[in-house]
Order: sequence, then C-alpha cells, then structure tokens
Amino acid sequence: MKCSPLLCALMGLAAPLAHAHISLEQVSAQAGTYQKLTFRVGHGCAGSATRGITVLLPEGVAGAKPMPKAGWTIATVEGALKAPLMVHGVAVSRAVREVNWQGGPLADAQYDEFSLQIKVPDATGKYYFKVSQVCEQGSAHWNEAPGAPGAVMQFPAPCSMWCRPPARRTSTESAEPVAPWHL
Ligand SMILES: [Cu+2]
Repeated sequence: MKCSPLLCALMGLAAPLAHAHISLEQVSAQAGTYQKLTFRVGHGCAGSATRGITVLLPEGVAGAKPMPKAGWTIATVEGALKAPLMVHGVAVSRAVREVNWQGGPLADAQYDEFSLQIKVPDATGKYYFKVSQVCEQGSAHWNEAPGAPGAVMQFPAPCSMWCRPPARRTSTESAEPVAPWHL
C-alpha cells in the first residue's frame, strides 16, 4: 500500500475539514514503526468546555505511552490483545487499550493537543481511533467510520493510515490486499 497522506482526509470530504472536530495530526504512519500520535481538540461540546478525552486504541496497536500534560491527569486501561504482538522483541498479550486525560477546563474558544506514542501495527490499512469527549455540560462521541460515499458524518472518528516502510516497498505493492477498517 502506498503511503498517501490524503486518503484519510479524503474519506472525510463530506464533513469539511474546515470544521475542527477532534482529529489526528498524523494522517499516515509507517507500519511497524514507533509513532507519535497527536489528537487535536478543536472545540468543546456545543460551546461547553472540555474536561476530558478518552482515546480507544484499535486492535493491533501496542506499546502505547501517553505524553504527560500539565493541568491534566492521565489514566490508562489495559486489556487482552486478540493476537500477541512483538514490542521491543518481546511478545505481549496485554496492552494499553484506552488512554484518558482529565483536567482543563479547555474552553470552547481555545484549542489543545493530546499526544501519545504507539507501536504501529505491521498490517497496513486505515485505522480509526474512537474518541469520547466529556465536557462541563454534555459529551461527544467521535466514533463514526465512513459509510456510503457522500454520506455526512457528524462525529467522524480520527483516522490514520499505516503504510509499509519504504525499504520494503516493491513494484507489486498495489496488488497487496488492503486491510479493512480497524475500529
Ligand atoms: Cu467539529
């Protein structure tokens, strides 16, 4: 699969990028590498300030380490993996599945970023990160995957696309099967 940074963005054409939402800065990453992911929180919940976000990691992601953030406390939830993963040469069967930041408040009129490092899965494809946003009043769940072309998404899940490392690319890579959505 070719690394096409636009692919995730194109999926969201029906929901214009001009609308800030919660989105991922890194729309593409190389499969099998360690990668920083930054979730951008563009606004609150219908004008209410953000007090927390929870990011669910798709299957295949391991080694998640959130970056400490002043004014926010971090909690992680571990869980069993469907298939063991290699992290730093060691097979692991449990990993962080959920990362939560609580703090703020982050006013609706302001913008902030929340980062973590992950080990990107070896399997290429588009990966979706469901994000829950809790505000002083109300909440928002960014958990929609693209449906029919042109379908409007109100709360699209942040997306990133894993691509093969350049060194392993071959002229036949386009024939390689594309992994389905990983939610
Ligand atoms: Cu928005």
